[in-house]
Amino acid sequence: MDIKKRIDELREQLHYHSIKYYVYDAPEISDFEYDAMFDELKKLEEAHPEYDSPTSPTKRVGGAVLDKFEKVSHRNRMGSLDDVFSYDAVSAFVSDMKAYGDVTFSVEPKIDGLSVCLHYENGVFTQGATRGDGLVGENVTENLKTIGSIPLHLSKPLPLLEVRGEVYMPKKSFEALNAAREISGEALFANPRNAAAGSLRQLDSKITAERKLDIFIFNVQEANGLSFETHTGSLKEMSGLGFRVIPYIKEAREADEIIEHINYIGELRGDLPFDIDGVVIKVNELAARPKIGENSGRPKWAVAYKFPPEAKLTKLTDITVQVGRTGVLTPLAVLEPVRLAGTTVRAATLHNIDFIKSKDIRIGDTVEVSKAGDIIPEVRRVEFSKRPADTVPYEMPVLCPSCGEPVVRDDEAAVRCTNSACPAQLERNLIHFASRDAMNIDGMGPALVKLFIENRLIRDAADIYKLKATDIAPLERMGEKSAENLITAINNSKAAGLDRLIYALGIRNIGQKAAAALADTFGNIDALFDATEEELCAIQDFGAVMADSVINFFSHPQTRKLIDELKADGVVTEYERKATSDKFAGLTFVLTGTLPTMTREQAEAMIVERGGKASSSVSKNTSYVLAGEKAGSKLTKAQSLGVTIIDEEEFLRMCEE
Ligand code: 0OX
Repeated sequence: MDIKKRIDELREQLHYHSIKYYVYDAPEISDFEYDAMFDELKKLEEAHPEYDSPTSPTKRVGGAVLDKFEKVSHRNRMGSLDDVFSYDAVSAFVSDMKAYGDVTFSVEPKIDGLSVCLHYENGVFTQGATRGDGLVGENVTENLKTIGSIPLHLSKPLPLLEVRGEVYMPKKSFEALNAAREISGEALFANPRNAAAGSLRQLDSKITAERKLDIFIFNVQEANGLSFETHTGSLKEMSGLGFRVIPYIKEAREADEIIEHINYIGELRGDLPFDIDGVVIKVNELAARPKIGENSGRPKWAVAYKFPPEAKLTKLTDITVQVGRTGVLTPLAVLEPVRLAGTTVRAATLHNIDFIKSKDIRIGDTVEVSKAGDIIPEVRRVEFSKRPADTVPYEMPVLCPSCGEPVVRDDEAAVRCTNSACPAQLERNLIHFASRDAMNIDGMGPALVKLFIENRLIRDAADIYKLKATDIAPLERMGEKSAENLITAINNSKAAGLDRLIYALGIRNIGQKAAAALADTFGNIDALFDATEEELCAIQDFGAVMADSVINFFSHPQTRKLIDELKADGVVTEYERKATSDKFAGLTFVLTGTLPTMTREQAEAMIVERGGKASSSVSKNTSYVLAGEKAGSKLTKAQSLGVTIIDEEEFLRMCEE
């Protein structure tokens, strides 16, 4: 079959099915069938770059990494909304608008995400940008392309279309993302909005692609080749073109109908799979809008009714303490169940002992709970008038509730269990160690880790590599075949690589990207034991907190012991670099002395990446000696053999040439 024809056919099919799946939530084929078509297209495109297309569905997986986002001036100003906080203010808005004639209204949820505009030329998605200050935003086109519900081309080739929408992270994706970040010791996002913003502003669009963002379109900014009379009508057209438009939109004429719909949306709120923070009321007749006008970028024909943060009184029946993977003890309030913003709340974070003391929260108190950012339940205050006579101030436990070892108080408010063998920490650490993004031990999920710990087969990560099929096979739900498969997976993971190993160690504040940067900079695990704050802070995107975490982690004698055991077990602790060019092919470099700005590992990495070899001794086969300050005998030997001696400046020039 004609290749071009097949490529076009696959693109068309994938486009059709992704709209069915992402926009209308009504898939017609299985994920498996979709993936098979996607794979076929990817392979054909790789073999035939001459048929490349910017709107191919394969462009959704992310691509090149940017240095920074380009600024873009918006063709149509992206106005912002005035907020109102009461039904009276909604009624006042309705009467103000009626002064402009017989207008009606649209009422729709206000999605809590970040606003973007999408620009289409001749039906093709050409640019997407963040709102910025409403006049100038940032070009995030590549990242937006990873959102499955943004059509890369429209069902009609309109000459020009610009729409506006809200990018958000579904609540479920947010929870999964934070759970994974917690396991890897990365900072958590406070709410789905921050997570969405952080994900859309990634310079590497592959990361955005992993973050499962979505969008609702809520305004047509400009449409050349279409005309509509009302806002609701314009959104219907947009839906027909393949956009996912704002749901639960209603037309209304009077204030009481509007308020009724606000109440309806308010009731739905907790059960919606995305966050909303209010309801937007807009004049529905598009012709009336220019007459009503705007106030420096704030249209006067729309307002946002903001929901009050819901708060309720309930009884705090107990305070329990959780031990996190990093050993921090977090107090949790156990509450008499109460309905808040659509969910039943049974527990609320008390953060740390300082929080408890500052509010004088005691077991037995009646407390007011609300949802901070409307996600995490929080105790706002104590209703002192309802305090029983027998309450006592709360004190944190002095022994870890998980392992019984004494806890220490950091200089921050955190109380921490420092016993690295504490089961609460051990289990989470080992689940993380084996996980897909870390050592990727296929089949070794949370249940097996728990089982092995319970059966005292593993007490640290190195024990994983000492497991034998005969130890595992007799365990519940195992058996010989699965035991052998697991041992194979464990053996395979030894070659996972230094970057994965560093990530797997679960160093606080060190996520995948930072682990890869450490592997790249230091080249082997032993060099990390000697890493200085200065060297660490010199790594791009590293700050003092991350540097301290690394230094602290590698200063523990247990870390030395663990690494030595992992090495003895055959786990790869050297970074295996792959040459990305052949500029230094056939050349051998010897490094001596201290270089002015680079570490030895960095220089070696640059040599290997260019296909050269870094050797430790000078011989007549040495091509160059790269000498820094206090270069010793190697330099003298190089001089006597007539080997070319270069300094860092010259070396960098050779690298860049
Ligand atoms: C939202 C949302 C935001 C846009 C143009 C003037 C009124 N976050 O869901 N803004 C608007 O409308 C603005 N509608 C929305 N639904």
